[in-house]
Amino acid sequence: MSMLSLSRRLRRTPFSEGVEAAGVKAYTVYNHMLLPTVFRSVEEDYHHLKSAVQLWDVSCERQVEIRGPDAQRLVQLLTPRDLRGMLPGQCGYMPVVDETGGMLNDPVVVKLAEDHWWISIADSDLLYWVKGIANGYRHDVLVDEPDVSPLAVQGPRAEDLLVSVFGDGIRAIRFFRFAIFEFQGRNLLIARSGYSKQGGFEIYVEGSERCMPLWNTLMEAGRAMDVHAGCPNLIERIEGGLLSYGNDMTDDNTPHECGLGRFCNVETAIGCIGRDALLRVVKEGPVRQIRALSIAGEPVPPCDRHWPIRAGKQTVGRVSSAAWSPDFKTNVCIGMVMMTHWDPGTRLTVHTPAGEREALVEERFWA
Ligand code: THG
Repeated sequence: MSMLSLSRRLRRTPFSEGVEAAGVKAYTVYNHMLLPTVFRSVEEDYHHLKSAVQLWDVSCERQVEIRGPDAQRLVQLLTPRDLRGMLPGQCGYMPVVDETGGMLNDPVVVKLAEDHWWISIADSDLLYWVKGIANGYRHDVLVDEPDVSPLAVQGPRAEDLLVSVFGDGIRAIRFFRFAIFEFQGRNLLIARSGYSKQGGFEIYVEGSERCMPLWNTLMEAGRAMDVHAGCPNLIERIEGGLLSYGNDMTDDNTPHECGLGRFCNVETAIGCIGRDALLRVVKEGPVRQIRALSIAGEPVPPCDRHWPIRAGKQTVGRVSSAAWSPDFKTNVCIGMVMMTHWDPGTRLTVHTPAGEREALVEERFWA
């Protein structure tokens, strides 16, 4: 593998200075922006995430901001999840689909006020889809990418770290809710959420100039808690069943194929784009679906292309993410499996670059 050439099109982040000082070893590109993938090693980062607390530069989770009187109407067009009961102060995982029911993104939506929403996007250019719909429907809204950079604080000691900086009010934030805190005389939005199963928070920092001061404050305050720079961890997120858009699913997949049917209310999300297609999917049921799998044997190499899943000579699916799990002592995987072979306990083979391996459909890895 050769190096990536840097340029203005590949955006740095307002935390890059801190990330570099912490010894980042590798990046990926996400929403045209740098996203760290390794600090010490993927395995060391994994053990540390599960035992201490990490600061993650997830600035690449860009916000699509929607402001104006038609904001709620527009957001509800974007998703088959019924948002009518959602109140300001809440966040929600929200599949976004096209007119065929194909996944365009799987963001977290943040409701700041009836007329003010952030859509915290995964890796696809959702801004253009949202602008196109807003203009096509002549909605009275402004749609833009604001100067907002999320910083995730993840791990079992995340709460203690944030309490030490922002006070006991942090403990009162419920899962997928947010509250406003003060930092150096200005407001910060802090939500209990994040792309790990270890618990933690996401701080949505408005204003790039505030990012490094916040980073340095948290690094200083967390010294006794063994705080370290980290990043979304491949092993931990597969164990936790957290999907990665562009890896585990694309616009070829419906939310139901992705196991995201619980975030869809196609009966009541009236008027949402893709509703007719998804009504059909719900009626007939998906014929393939995301599954957790384990692959036997030695650690497998990184999954940078689909690995065929076979039952004898028949191809019955594909693996899209895989990693050796030190805690489960097997290769943990996410794949798409045909309904004929998707029951937990089904024995299959996976064609990996390291050869044919025995695999098992799992119920899940996480508790
Ligand atoms: N946080 C924020 N923005 C994001 C992500 C994030 N944007 C990109 C990407 N991650 C979007 N994808 C996901 C995938 C899973 C979750 C959040 C965003 C997630 N899922 C939990 C789960 O499946 O257990 C909880 C879902 C729920 O119960 O509501 O957290 O991480 N800001």
